[in-house]
Amino acid sequence: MKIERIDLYYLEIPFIYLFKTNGINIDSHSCLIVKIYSDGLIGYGECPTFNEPFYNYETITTAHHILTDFLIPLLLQKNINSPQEITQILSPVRGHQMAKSALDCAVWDLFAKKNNLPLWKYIGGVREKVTVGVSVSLQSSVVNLVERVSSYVEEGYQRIKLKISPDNALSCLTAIRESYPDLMLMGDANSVFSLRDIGLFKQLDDLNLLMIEQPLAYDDLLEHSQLQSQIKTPLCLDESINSVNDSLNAIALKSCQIINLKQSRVGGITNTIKIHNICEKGGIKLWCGGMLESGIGRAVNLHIASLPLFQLPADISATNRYFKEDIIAQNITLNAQDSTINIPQKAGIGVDIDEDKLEKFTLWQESFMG
Ligand code: OSB
Ligand code: MG
Repeated sequence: MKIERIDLYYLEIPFIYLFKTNGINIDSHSCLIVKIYSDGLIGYGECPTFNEPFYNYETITTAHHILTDFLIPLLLQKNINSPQEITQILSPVRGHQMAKSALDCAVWDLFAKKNNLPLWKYIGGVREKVTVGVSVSLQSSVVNLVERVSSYVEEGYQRIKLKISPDNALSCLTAIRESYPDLMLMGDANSVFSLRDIGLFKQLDDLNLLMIEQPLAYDDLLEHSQLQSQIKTPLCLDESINSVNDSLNAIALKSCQIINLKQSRVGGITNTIKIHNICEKGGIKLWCGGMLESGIGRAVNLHIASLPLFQLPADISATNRYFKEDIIAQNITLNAQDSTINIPQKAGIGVDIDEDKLEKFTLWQESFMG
């Protein structure tokens, strides 16, 4: 199919409440949405990067620059025979995986629509609903945290992820473990620990955590491997895995037992499938992470999480955990009895865009015809 036209939107969608993690404070979801037109169909993709380079180096401004000056010109008016060609076509640009992922996902959406299959079936997924959990924003006190976690558990979420730092990890995780002895509980450090915290990690080993996510530096694999060899709790990598090669290196170095796979962070769906298959061979567990995406990005994440190895609960929550109003017509809802979310069953990403909401949250829009 020929890539006839690409529309790019910059959106800001207000969150229900401020999302705080170590170093990141955001009160609205900023993102770029792409629409790709081909053969009478439209494919959608989302670049969920933040306004500031505090999670990875990309920002809305860098993604806009890379998309408009390099990536979109590489793709426009090209004839594409399979969605796997996109990573190759975009490969002259190094890095900038989130910018690339928006185009990659939109082309996968187009091909799934053309084949009249929901994306999960088109990529070889094996389940129609995904087990999910909540990533809880940092709270101002342990009392507030226990209250917030209780409300999520009451809603039906069976896995809770706390944002942790050397200051709060023991008190927060212990408080939740005491209230919920059997809850699937984990901590995400966003790189604020160091190997000097080894004594603390050994104390955390007693809390029966599902995993600790990204404790050490965002660009480190070696020290994660040294840490993993000294503690029982499985380590999970997030920020350190940005490519197929990163995952090969992490497996070779034994830097983690688990990978939090965000399709946007690794450049889209083709690389996600490659990493999935590498992890299957390497004995690494997988789950689907999130970037607080709009309904478009979260729909893609749901489809991805249908792949066989995505067996641990995903960071994909219901619409009402993030937004009062979203840009898709369908609300994403939690099945409270088993902490799952149904994967959309219509062709492609399987959700309809609410054009009024898209317009409402759009700050600017551009079209490219080649
Ligand atoms: O580290 O996984 C993270 C959100 C923004 C940036 C980084 C992270 C997160 C989350 C939220 O933990 C996951 C979600 O609900 O989308
Ligand atoms: Mg993380």
